Amino acid sequence: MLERKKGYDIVTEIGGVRTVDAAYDLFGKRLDAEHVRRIRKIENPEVLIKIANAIALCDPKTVFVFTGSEKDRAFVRQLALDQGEEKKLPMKNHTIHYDLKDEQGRIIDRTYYIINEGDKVSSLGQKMLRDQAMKEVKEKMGGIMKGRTMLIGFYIRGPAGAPVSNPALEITSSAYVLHSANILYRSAYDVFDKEVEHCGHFFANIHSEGTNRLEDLPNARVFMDRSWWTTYAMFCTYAGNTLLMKKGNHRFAVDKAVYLSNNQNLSEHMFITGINGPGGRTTWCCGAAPSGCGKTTTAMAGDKFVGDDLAQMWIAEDGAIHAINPECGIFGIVEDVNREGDPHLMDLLRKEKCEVIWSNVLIDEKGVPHWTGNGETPPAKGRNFQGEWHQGMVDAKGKPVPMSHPNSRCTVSASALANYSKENENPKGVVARIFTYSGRDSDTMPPVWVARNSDEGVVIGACIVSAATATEVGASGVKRAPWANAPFTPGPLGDYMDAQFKFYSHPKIAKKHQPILAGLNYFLTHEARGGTGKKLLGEKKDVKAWLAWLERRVHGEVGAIETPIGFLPKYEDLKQLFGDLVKKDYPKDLYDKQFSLYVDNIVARIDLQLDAYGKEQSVPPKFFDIMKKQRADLLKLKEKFGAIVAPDKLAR
Ligand code: OXD
Ligand code: MN
Repeated sequence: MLERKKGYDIVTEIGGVRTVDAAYDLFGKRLDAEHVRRIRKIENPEVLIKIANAIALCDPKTVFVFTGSEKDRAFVRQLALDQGEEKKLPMKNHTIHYDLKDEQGRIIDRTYYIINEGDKVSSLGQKMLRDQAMKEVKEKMGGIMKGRTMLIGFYIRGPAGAPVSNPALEITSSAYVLHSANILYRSAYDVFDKEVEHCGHFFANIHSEGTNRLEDLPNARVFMDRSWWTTYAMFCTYAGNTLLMKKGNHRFAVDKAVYLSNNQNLSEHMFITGINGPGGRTTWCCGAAPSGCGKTTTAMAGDKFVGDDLAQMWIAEDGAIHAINPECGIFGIVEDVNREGDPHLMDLLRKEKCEVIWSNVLIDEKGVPHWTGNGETPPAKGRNFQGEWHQGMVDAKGKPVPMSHPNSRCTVSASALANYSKENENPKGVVARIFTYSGRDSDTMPPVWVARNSDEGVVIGACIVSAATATEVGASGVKRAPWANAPFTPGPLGDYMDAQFKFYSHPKIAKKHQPILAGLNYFLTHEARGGTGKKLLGEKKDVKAWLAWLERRVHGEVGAIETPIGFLPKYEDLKQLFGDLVKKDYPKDLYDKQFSLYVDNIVARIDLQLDAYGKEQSVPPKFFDIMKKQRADLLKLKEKFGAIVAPDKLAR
């Protein structure tokens, strides 16, 4: 259940502006004539009232209404430099931004859903009652922009006119945040009213970095009001905490899909990419992976890039699943981005091609950015996320300080990529036929396997496990990462799972558009398969072969080996695809290592999931039935063939 507009809207309650007249009155007092003129082009009363209240709450010195014009874009870029949030680098249109050394990821311990009494939220999220949240917003954000400029941007998350696009406001005192928004989202000042009318709502985001000192970080908060689709962020700068049009609004889009779409929408933490197949066809694939697990790389391995982070899907009248990317840029992790695995992205980073905002990487004495895993010679010294850096540097505890933070990023426009597809601008989206789920799993699942039906596919997504990554401050160990979307799923996971079961088995999906759902895992190590060392069994570029096999599979052009966990590829098909597409040999013993079922590991993984979901509310019984059946069938296999079952044993 999700009740919209329940309780009071916190910013309105604090700001006290409740009518359009009162909003105009405030604009007249707080904005100069030019910006009054700009704001008057917006007519939607709710939008005007929200903006007026944000001004009343934050009390900025000046207000800048961003129209999306080239002149305004230049103003924002210059302001980011003038405010010291970014610095120019020698390469044209490249800048560097640093977040505080202790705010290099999402501050999950200071992130809350604002709820009403009795509302249920995901067991993986934190909640705060409305009254308490109002107190904190008032205390921490009251007058936070004194002496500063408030920037107000109007955007649309997705191509204008798409049935699942959402208009969103970004209100911030950080020019870096608005500069990032201008690269990552479509500016929509001219069509904002129309889009709000068409959707019947808008998302709003209010942020200020405040004084932005290390000592303020304990006061940092990220609040998301599920009822009023408004976010508040304060005393932080990292885009994952501040540019809440991204993951803050993604959470609202998840709520909208799960509770308000009649099981006909999903909002996923997925890339969208097109894979070219025989005869000139393109098959579209959406894939989920937890932050920092190779999602951007997989997206880039496709031939036609639409997006690397978010996908919003709907079942259209033609009986197909259509998908759009709410974004038009990449806020990508740069660690391990290199020529071999990511040539297109490397072109943008190393050539004068487009605007790039670097964050938290090392800048050498010549102003050149460097990052771990780029495949280049590292410099002896430079400046990075924690200050001066030199080779061999250790922190106070004697731990090596890496050259760049593992969550260092680049912000670039997707349209600059050589494999960019203009389909990203199509309000009809792309027809998605392949859905993948992956995590950082060093010892259990094979590189690729396909669910036998959509219900088993939903279970693959539910069971992602992954080593923690640097995207969350303080996270460590191996974690469950359901659908790679759990950090962004506001409601109980059982509700989300139910929505997934109903979506993928929806009677509206036509037979000819049936998708396949699959697992992917690039992280199997030698030591997990009888060898030694943590080195990976595969290479980054192998992704092309796994994706191509899925592409052939959805068109019924390759056979498969049926196992209790789903279908596995046949050796001959992979060998062919490796030769044709990856241009390398694919030895049979590597195939055996990668695709043998390590029954005890898989059973342990199932037990972990049965145990964890057993503690969740409202998990559909179907989930437990599928898992228990897989478990029993795996144990039967073990009895017959032993604990390691080579795929050939199961081939018919
Ligand atoms: C991201 C994340 O930045 O998921 O995309 O953390
Ligand atoms: Mn992400």
